[in-house]
Amino acid sequence: MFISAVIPAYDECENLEVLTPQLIKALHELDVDYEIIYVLQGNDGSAELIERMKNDHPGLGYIAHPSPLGVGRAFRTGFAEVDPRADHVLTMDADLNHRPDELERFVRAVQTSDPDIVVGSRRAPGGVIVDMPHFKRVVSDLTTKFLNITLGRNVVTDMTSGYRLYRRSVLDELYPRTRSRDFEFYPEILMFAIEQGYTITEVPITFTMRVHGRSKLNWGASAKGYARLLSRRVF
Ligand SMILES: Nc1nc2c(ncn2[C@@H]2O[C@H](COP(=O)(O)OP(=O)(O)OP(=O)(O)O)[C@@H](O)[C@H]2O)c(=O)[nH]1
Ligand SMILES: [Mg+2]
Repeated sequence: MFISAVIPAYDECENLEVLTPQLIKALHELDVDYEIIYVLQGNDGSAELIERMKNDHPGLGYIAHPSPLGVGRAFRTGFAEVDPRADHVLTMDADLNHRPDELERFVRAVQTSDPDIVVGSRRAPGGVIVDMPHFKRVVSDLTTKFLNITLGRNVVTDMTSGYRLYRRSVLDELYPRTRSRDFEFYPEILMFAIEQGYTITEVPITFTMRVHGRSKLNWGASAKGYARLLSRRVF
């Protein structure tokens, strides 16, 4: 297995310093080939940090952009750079919302049933959410419920989760069709996958709130993004 991790990171230097060794350790323990592509934004020294770390970890790399891309565009930029040898693409937040030591569950799911996409779910049996404010939890819950109703299916319990492992060939087919600028990218690509009949398996994850850095989630922009996504489905 060759996993390419594509991780958008906007001013996440303090988090990258912790996440990078943890993720590399998890990938080593799983005995997979890998690369890590950070899609960097901001000027907080993240690029310099990764430059330094690259000396010890040749699988590490980054793309730096001066102007903000939004998560959707950051992902498309990173996906376009995935190593031709990669057969799976991992996505996760850079802020330690997602635990690298739980990557094992994703890889085991591939080894067991070989789905096209493995989604890390906060709401699947065994999933845990630590310290999320009530408001955010309700909005995230309602978003998944609403999208499932709109789709008329109920296959994914966490449509907005960013912790995922995609079969590379499926991702390459789906992501060029996405148009989302921001966080609505997460449900958009799953909607395409569901429509196309690709197989999706969920594994439970432990979601922990960020300790360092600030949230990039803009409620107004996100609401508009979701509205755009849903209007495209309805009309
Ligand atoms: N390159 C890039 N990365 C981004 C951008 N916006 C968000 N990100 C990253 O995308 C991931 C998800 O964004 P977060 O701000 O953590 O959103 P969230 O998880 O809903 O909010 P938190 O409660 O703060 O964790 C993080 O790794 C961010 O650094 C962007 O415009 N460009
Ligand atoms: Mg986050």
